[in-house]
Amino acid sequence: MGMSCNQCQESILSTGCTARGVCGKDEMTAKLQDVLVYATEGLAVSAELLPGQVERSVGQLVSESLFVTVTNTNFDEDAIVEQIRKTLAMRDALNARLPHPSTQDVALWSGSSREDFLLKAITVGIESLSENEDLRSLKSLVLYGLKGLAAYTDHAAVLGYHDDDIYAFYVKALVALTRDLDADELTDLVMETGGSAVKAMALLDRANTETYGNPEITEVKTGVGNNPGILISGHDLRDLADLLEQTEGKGVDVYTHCEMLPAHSYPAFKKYSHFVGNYGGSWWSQDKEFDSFNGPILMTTNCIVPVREAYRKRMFTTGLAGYPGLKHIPARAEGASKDFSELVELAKSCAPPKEIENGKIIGGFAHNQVLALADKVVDAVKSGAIKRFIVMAGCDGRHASRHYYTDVAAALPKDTVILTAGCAKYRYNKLELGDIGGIPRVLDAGQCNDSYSLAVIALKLKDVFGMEDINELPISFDIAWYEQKAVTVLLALLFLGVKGIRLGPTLPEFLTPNVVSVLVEKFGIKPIGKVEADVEAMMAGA
Ligand code: SF4
Ligand code: SF3
Repeated sequence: MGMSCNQCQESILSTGCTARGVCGKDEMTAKLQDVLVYATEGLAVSAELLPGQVERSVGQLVSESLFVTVTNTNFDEDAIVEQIRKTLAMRDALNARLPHPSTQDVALWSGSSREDFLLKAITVGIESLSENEDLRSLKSLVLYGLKGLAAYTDHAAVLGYHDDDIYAFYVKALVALTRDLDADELTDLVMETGGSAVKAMALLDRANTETYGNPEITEVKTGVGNNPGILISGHDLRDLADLLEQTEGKGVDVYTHCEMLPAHSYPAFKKYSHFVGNYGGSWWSQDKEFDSFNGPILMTTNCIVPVREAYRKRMFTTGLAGYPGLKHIPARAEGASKDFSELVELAKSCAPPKEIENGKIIGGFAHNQVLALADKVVDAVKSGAIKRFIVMAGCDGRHASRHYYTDVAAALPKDTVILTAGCAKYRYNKLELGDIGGIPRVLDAGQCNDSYSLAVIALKLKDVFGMEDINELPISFDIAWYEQKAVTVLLALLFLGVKGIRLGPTLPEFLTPNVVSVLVEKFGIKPIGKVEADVEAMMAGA
């Protein structure tokens, strides 16, 4: 069989991960994820042949299946096999309704029987996308963009929000990945993925803000109280809503970890007095922080790192997250809440969290809040008090090279404002960077999907200043990537016409030199360099 995975920034250089992932994913899990992607392509082939609009149930299942394969989301073989079964069952149900069920495509990509499917499926993987390495690279860019997109449409679906055009695009793009397309056709597909990424982030923004209110400026404590606590991580706000409701009045506090931090800024969650603060930093520090937290931990999505014995018995997954040996909290029944009573009971028997810091983080600068301050921001730009905005959104990761982002934040002149979203913020959100006339120098819009807010803010500033092009603004992009949601955010920015993005800490391993050349030529993408040189170049608009 053999494993071959190159989808994240920590992929082993030049070969990808071939024996065991740096993330901890083993060969069998990697292979099953490839089979799931293959099965999802087969489902798309059948869905495309069915006359009429792509059915919502198909779009939702495609979202779930692709999300399961996002880095650090699900390491549980049984859960992935179950997802493959569901996908094949839906494919078979669609095939049974096809006007011409013997269509060659269906036979080729779905297999005429489960045995045929399995025989074919164990040979698939990224290598099978194309024999030509440049075409394979472009197809990988589309596939990884779709995976990130899937995470966002799944979060929106959990809150009852759907966009049937995005679901139709999944089918179109997955079918395209099974075909022989030329470089121009694939480049168009890359851009279309970026267009769908903008739509998906807008959809999720609407889902979150219509359900939980518009984020407001909020100070979040990083210290701890005297009650036992439950720590919630990942990106799923509905899980947090259920947990807060079920812990109210129980003598158990709730803390956020990593990408759940921005939840403190939503009015619907701010009302809970037992929602006390944020514990620790970004995902990769969990192996230490989950230990000292002392209480139950709930992973609602990525990023999970290999689980240590010290906290294994206190750690739970839910939704599409999974890890072998951890208790999984089942899906909610229609109209009901998830049942987190086991975590609440366990928390009562645990010691309170051990304090590891005692400060505060300011957040809540999503588009609505920033636009409410627009006059102040515009005046500061006009008066020269703010010289430049630096967008430093994206992902964090374990490598020491990411200290670059801390150093850039510290080295930027005092008349610059950093716009951030995603877990990349943990590289500088606890630095004392001050403010400009009351506007904090780090404006945190929220989770990685809230990069949408940063785009809305930039487009609004462009209009206010009467500019034709977003690139005329005094704004630079210094983006950090790790997993596939950051690929999606990057494609969204390219679709919106943003040029000259710095991308780090390394360019994606799955991009060939020829594809990189196209990105450089068309969009001015560049790798990060030395801190001082990059700061100087950004301040000069380069
Ligand atoms: Fe390697 Fe990243 Fe794939 Fe994990 S997700 S196996 S670290 S490339
Ligand atoms: Fe972070 Fe995993 Fe990407 Fe949502 S939590 S941004 S890496």
